[in-house]
Amino acid sequence: MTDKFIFGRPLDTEAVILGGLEPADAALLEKFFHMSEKEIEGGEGLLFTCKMEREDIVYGLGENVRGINKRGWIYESKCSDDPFHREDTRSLYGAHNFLIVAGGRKSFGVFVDHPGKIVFDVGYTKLEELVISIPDKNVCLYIIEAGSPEEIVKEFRELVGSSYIPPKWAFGYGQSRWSYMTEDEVREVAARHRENGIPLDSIYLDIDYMERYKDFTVNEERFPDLQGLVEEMKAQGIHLVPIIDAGVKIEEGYEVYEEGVEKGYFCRTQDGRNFVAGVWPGRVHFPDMLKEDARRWFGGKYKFLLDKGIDGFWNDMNEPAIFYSEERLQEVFEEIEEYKNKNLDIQSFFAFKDIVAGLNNNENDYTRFYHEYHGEKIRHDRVHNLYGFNMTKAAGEAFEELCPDKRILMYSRSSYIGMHRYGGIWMGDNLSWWSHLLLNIRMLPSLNMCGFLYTGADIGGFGADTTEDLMLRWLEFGIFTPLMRNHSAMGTRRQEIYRFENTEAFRNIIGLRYGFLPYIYSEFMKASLSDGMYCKPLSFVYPQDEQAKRVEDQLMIGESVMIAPVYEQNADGRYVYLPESMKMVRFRSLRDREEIVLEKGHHYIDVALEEVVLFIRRNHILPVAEEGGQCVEEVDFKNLTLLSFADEETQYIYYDDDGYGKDYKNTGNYTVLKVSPEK
Ligand code: MIG
Repeated sequence: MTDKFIFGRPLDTEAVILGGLEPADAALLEKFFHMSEKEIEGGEGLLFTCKMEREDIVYGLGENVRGINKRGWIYESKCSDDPFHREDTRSLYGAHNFLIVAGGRKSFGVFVDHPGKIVFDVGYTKLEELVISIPDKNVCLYIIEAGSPEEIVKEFRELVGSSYIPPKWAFGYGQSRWSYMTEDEVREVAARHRENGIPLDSIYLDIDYMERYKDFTVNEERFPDLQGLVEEMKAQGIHLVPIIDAGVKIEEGYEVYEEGVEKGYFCRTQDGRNFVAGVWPGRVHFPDMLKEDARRWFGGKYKFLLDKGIDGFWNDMNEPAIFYSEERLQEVFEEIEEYKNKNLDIQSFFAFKDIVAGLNNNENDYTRFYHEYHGEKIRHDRVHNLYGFNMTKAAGEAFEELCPDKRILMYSRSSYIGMHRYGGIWMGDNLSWWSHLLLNIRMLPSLNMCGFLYTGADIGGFGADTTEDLMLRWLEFGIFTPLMRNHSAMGTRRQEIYRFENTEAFRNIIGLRYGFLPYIYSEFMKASLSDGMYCKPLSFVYPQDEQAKRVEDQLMIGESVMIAPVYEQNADGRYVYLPESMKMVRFRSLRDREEIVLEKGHHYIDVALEEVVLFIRRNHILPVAEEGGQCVEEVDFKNLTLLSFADEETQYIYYDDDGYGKDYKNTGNYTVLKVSPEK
């Protein structure tokens, strides 16, 4: 059961699409939260306080640092570009305001549908108190009571609509790097994968394909024939996926800029000038993605690339990230001037240093521009978390119009719940740190709860230099994430896998992904079509098992498989908890594998650097392709080997389709696979 509580006059974020919900009596809320009005950040605000029991677990909050259980930290919903995030970071790229308090006494879900800043203090100030504070009095809150956490998730997802489905090829391996400068460099990436027999389905084009970082342009010198390149790559089974940035470069003669100015499609300052910010191209304007006609216009621009045969995109910098605002930059020059004749001592030195260091993503800049949302003029900070959502919606709606029968790959950096209907997300800029591999593992189920099923992190790490062993371990986990992309930043150690020595191990591990694809795709589609989760915490599947509830580094992937990734350097294995007897399968490659049945309980499992280990649940089936292939097109989704752990007649409902169209509901997409008992 879902109850809706309305305070003041909240903005419609368009996150919730289920109609017909009447507001509940505010008194009902008392069962879950004590509400109070309070001054927050110098303005009127609302505070929702809830006492937690010692054994309660708090799930959710999507893209955030720390554990699957979010207790013990304070998180802020405020989409932020933070490429150096650490354990004490409070906000990342997305704002996902859904959480579940699962506990002894009661379990319930809460979705705070509010597009501005929200603080979730989950036992940070007081160990056993959950406090949600919102510096605004116009808020919409949903409380969901539905039994188990899994049922709460399902009911929540029915509220916000079904998750985006990418084309099948987007489940293949993708190679990306910021700094593929020319057509030849792209050709080389493709060739080196093919030469080495490493499967590959996509190569990403980062900002360097554009002309001076201008959206919807191609650098003619370095990419003289993009359309030709797209065709050439497609003939090898490889899709090119260009990036699109939020800011539109200010440049005379640049069509997108001129049109936007002429039609009034950009965000404006208080006094009506087009707001100027500095990002990649230097000075830019931000399209007002929240304004319907501007959004339609921006979406329509993707046609430029669709017409060249492109069928996938990634939307970047749409928090929106701001290096500096024109106004702030001027202020900084003046402030620095004052330090010229000062003796820089301990106080003034750091103050001086922070002036420039604090230029980018400065909170104050988000109060300097306005949107026109549903006909109302609204200051950006009040709707900050909707920008990335609406940029991706712009694209999603355009694709619906331009190619209604075809799936287009789309994922975004910034997001808000509701955007999951239009695209996936990648987990933003991470680092080549072992702790970020672990973070990737823990974020996956949290994002799934919030509807973001098509997701994954930059495998190997974006910033900092990776190592061969980190690459191997990260891929061994990455083969289970729906989005599987190796991406790295310009200037860091190159991490295309043919750069490392152990090509065979890499080939085998990525080969496993292609072998597992029938299962991964089937489970992803079933989850998406039923508002379920592709990846779950163990506790969702074994709710009675007290030990399973506390497991933070193992995951359920689909209905049949549990994984326990190795995420520590120099480890030769790890402890694994089995909530029931399972069959462990150790793979060195698709064909080279061994199986052993293990009892419920704790085990130390050896996992060599070149191995993938997974666990099949009792009376479950893992269908794998007999042939992997070099790209998704080559994978045989029909002739399957059924790996299983069956002591009775066992079934698996297998979903498959053509991977391009949208005839998801066709009953012909489902087949029942059967296995007889092993003894
Ligand atoms: O500020 O386009 O998250 O994936 O490679 C950097 C360059 C801008 C940030 C993205 C990253 C991408 C990079 N972009």
